[in-house]
This record gives sequence, structure tokens and C-alpha cells, in this order.
Amino acid sequence: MITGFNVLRLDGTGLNGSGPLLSIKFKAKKVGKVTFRPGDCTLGDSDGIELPSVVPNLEIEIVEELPMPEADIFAGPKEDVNMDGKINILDLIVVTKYFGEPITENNQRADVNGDRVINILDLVAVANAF
Ligand SMILES: [Ca+2]
Ligand SMILES: [Ca+2]
Repeated sequence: MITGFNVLRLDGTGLNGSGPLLSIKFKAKKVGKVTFRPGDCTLGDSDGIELPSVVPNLEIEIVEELPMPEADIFAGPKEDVNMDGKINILDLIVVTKYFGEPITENNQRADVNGDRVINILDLVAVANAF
């Protein structure tokens, strides 16, 4: 069950057009199916008037993570820290997130220069690769 989050945009410029309004990243506690019911969401305009939610319910299947075959290991540039095929501000965000932390299995890509420390040199390496 996913509950208890709120999003509020305060700058007053609002949004229009089409595209993602919100993305949610979560870590599963166990395998199985879960239904995300955005119908439980409340959307509103800048005057506080509720807008109808038109997002369908989503069924998400959580499967056990299997070890990656050797051929599937990411082979892109090391500066593409989040492995999305682009080198940009999002990669800097990931390096910043782990700045100064010990290297673990989860953050090792943030050590861009491979010196076993996540620091300013890794930020510079990503920024220089833009
Ligand atoms: Ca990237
Ligand atoms: Ca480093």
C-alpha cells in the first residue's frame, strides 16, 4: 500500500499541456501485485478548486530481482550515473546524494572516477561531461 504523500507546487506558475505530472520511485518490501489507485489523489488548481482525476488505476507487479547477466551490465559512459542514456543535472543529483558516503553496492556509480571516494572530483567529472 502506498499512502501518505503530498505534492504542492508553490511558485504559482502552474502546469499545462501534457507530460508527466509526478513520478514516484519506491522500494518494494516484498514481491507480489499492488494496485495504485490515483483516484484517491486530489488535484487542484491555483484557486484551490478540485480538478477531476483522470489517471487510471495501475496494477504493478513486483518481481524478485535476479542477478544481471554479464551482457546486461550497463556499458554507457561512467558519467551517466543514473544510467538513463544522458549526462545531465540528474547525474549530478545522484552524486550529490551520496557525497561523502562510504562506497556501497547501491552508490558505487556515484564514484565516477573510481577512487573509492564520492566527492567534488566526481561532481566535476560529471559536469565536464555535459
Ligand atoms: Ca544520466
Ligand atoms: Ca570518486
